[in-house]
Amino acid sequence: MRVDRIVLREVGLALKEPFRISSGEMFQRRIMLLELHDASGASVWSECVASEAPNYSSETIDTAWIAVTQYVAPRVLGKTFAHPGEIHAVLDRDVRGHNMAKASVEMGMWALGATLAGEPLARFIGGTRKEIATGISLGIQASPAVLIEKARAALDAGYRKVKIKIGPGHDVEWIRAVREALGPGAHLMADANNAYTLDDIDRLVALDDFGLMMIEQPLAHDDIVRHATLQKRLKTPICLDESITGLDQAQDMVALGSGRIINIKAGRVGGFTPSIAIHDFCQQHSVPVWCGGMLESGIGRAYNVAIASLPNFTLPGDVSPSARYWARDIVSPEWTMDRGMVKVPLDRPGIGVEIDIDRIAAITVRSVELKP
Ligand code: OSB
Ligand code: MG
Repeated sequence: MRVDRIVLREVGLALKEPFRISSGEMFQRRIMLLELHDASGASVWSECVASEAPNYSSETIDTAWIAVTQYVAPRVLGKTFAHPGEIHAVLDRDVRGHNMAKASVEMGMWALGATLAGEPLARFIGGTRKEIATGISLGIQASPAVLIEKARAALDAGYRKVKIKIGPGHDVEWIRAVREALGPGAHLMADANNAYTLDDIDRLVALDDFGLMMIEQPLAHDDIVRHATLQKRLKTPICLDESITGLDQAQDMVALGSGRIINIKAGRVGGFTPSIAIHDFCQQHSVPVWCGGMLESGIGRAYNVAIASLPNFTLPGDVSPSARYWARDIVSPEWTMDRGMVKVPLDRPGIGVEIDIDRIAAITVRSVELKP
């Protein structure tokens, strides 16, 4: 494979409803899309998952735009690679951080590899599932009553897991209210997005009463040591999200006992090669993983569905169907869910969905063409 042209585009997509987490609120997504053109004539689309603000990780769509343009794309453009598994090391050498920027190109190279091999992306990377169990991620709501209503609607719609965003002022009482309303069998979890410190340990221990599947990333984004202190006090498994930026952090989590579950987001760890390495490591250590989401368009969603088809993705992922986020997605068919399952597209090579180029053209706010 030899990519001789990459087109970057920024598109604006309005979210159907605002998405509020403990560290900020999103009303729309500014999304960076990439189109990688191979010398053979084949081309693929990929998505950078960086948000508009640096409240989840230090990256933003604007830093990623610069990183891809100046550092990432030049390492790939015009170069011949035998396999996409080679790309991550090439992008990682002497370039610190910028994982989402690196991943946007690295994952595109995996899709290109699959396309050239004539295989669906999921199978090309070793995925074995035909469908992905799906959970919903509910942002912080106006009141416990609204939260209960949304959680109940999600379970009625078939979702296999309901993740509830929490933070100080929106935690114990809110989770208790949902648990009481929905009963002991409802598959519930909480995600704090770094809202707490060890000073809040009693409040976090209080969540043990509600039978949560896990508590995601209660403490600081880069703190693996204090999560170990917390996990020793909690019965509920801790799931790390923000803290796992690569295989090393997954190993640290297991070595220190900082958590028992990992949410894998390929963008956060720098692409599919590190995602697969984390997946394999976790499988060897009996640590279940699931696929996180970043409110992706249908393009990024295709990559999430593909990675979630690997065998150790045993818990429902944040891979909601298109209609959860958008009035209209930019792919066809749109992603749909049936009885809480999203089908892995196995009927065609590559990412498995068509790109709606006219719609993308209509919502593009800037673009640039990169060449060797
Ligand atoms: O912490 O998992 C998170 C969205 C933006 C930033 C961080 C997170 C999320 C989600 C969204 O929870 C999940 C989804 O894409 O449905
Ligand atoms: Mg999270």
